[in-house]
This record gives sequence, structure tokens and C-alpha cells, in this order.
Amino acid sequence: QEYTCLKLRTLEWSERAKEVIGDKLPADAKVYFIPATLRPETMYGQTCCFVGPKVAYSVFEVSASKKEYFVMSTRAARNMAFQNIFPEWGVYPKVVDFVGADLVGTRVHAPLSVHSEGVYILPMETVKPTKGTGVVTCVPSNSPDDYATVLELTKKADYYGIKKEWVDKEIVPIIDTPMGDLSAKVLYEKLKINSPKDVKQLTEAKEIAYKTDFYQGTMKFGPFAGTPVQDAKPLITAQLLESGDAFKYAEPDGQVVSRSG
Ligand code: ZZB
Repeated sequence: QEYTCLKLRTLEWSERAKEVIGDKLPADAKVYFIPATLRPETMYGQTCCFVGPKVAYSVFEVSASKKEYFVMSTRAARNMAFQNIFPEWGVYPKVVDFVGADLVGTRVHAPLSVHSEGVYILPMETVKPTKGTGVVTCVPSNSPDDYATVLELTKKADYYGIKKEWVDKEIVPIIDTPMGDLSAKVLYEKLKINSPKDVKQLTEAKEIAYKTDFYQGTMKFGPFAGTPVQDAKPLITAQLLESGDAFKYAEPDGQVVSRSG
């Protein structure tokens, strides 16, 4: 599986993350959350970024001279160390350890997002620690899983220990399709999904959303508006790679978690 990894620069750490970091990072460090995505063309619609509250994350040093650091799972860091993403082959210096809950409430800048003021790190119970980087950027317009979690977090903000305004961001239509311009919301309603725990219906919704957006979708937002998704996708990906806001990451064989499970 080849992912595009996006670099979401930290603007302000949560109180808990500040405590855990202490003096382990330079004051002028550039620290990025690294979600792995298969849908770079939807990045305009990012409204937040998810971590698993009980999942382990660490900060890794990727460039000492540029003071660049990545937040992700150790498993992803180890794989990246063999893909020339770290300067020294096989080496992935770990600087700080967290559990996801420590990171909730951190504000980050999500490249291309309409929410250029920044978005928040929020908890998602269904994040798989063994897939991608363990960090998942949230696009509720086009990902049924993300839409389900955003609704859940909005309804029960207190229970999840978050501020409602962290999750309650405008969902802007990104892709036009025959089923409308918010495929995730349409499928959530059509398949009568009630919560992020409805895994079976969400898996089906995801499959349909992928196909509909890709084969029948046209960009509705951004510089490629009017262009079919099939044509826009490689162009947007190339733009993100070129600007340095993203890089490619291959998940090695044998560690791929199947689409359905
Ligand atoms: C943004 C995005 C926008 C995504 C969208 C999907 C969609 P797949 O098909 O099962 O391989 N993801 C990545 N890592 C994890 C993880 N550790 N735990 C849970 N979810 C994860 O899934 C790849 C997608 O699953 C990735 O692409 C990411 O969400 C999420 F509009 O990134 B995506 C119809 C899907 N739409």
C-alpha cells in the first residue's frame, strides 16, 4: 500500500503534551503530525486530525539541522527509516513518548485545508495502531468513518473531554458526484449508520464512497474545480510533494491490514 503522508505543523500543544515534552524539544522545533492518506485530493476538506486515545505515539527527529520532528507510531518510524525519510539508514531517533490522549487539543496547520487558522488533534476510538502512521487526518465530507466520529464527538464533547468548537468546523463540499457533494454524509444517512461502532455499514459506505468519488466525481473546490477526480488526484498529489507538504510512504508487505478489516 502506498500512502501520501501529509505534514501538519504543530501551532500550539495541548497542556498535557507541554508537560510531557518538558525541555526535550528545542523551543524553535518544527514538529509535524504525519497522517497517511489515500485521498490527497480531499485535503481541502480537513476539519481536524485524529489519534487513537490509547495508542502510543512518539516524536522522532527527522532533521537535526532543520530541527524537524515527526509525530507518529514507532512502527511507521521504523519503516520510514528504511525509505530514506530519515537521514541515516535504519535509524529513527525517538525524543518523546505519548499516548494519544496527551495530544488531544493540540492545534496544527493542515496544508490545503480551508480551515487555514488551524485544526485540532481529536480522539478517534477506531484508529488502528498497526496501519499507516496511526495518525488520521479527518475529512468528514468524503470519509464516512470521519463523518461518524465528528458527529459522535460533537454530540458528546464533554464525555470525550474536548471543546465543542474544536470539532464543530464547517464541512465544505469538495467533490461533486451523482449522489451529491457530501458523499460521506449521504451514505451515513442512507445506510442508517448511528455511530462509529457500526463497523459493517461503515466498511460498505467507505467502499462506495471511494468508487463514487473516484470514478464519478468532479472537483468542486480549489484550483482544480471542474476537473474529474481521476485527473485531479495525481495533480494535487504532485503539488503537495513539490511544496514539501507531503511525502510518499510505502507500507511494507505483510503488515498491510486488509481494507475490510
Ligand atoms: C483522508 C481521507 C479522506 C481518507 C477521505 C479516506 C477518505 P483503507 O482504504 O482502509 O486502506 N486511515 C489511515 N490510517 C488509519 C489508521 N491507522 N486507522 C484508521 N484509519 C486510518 O483506508 C485508508 C484510509 O483510512 C486513509 O485515507 C485514512 O483516511 C484512513 F475522503 O485519509 B483517509 C472513502 C474514504 N475516504
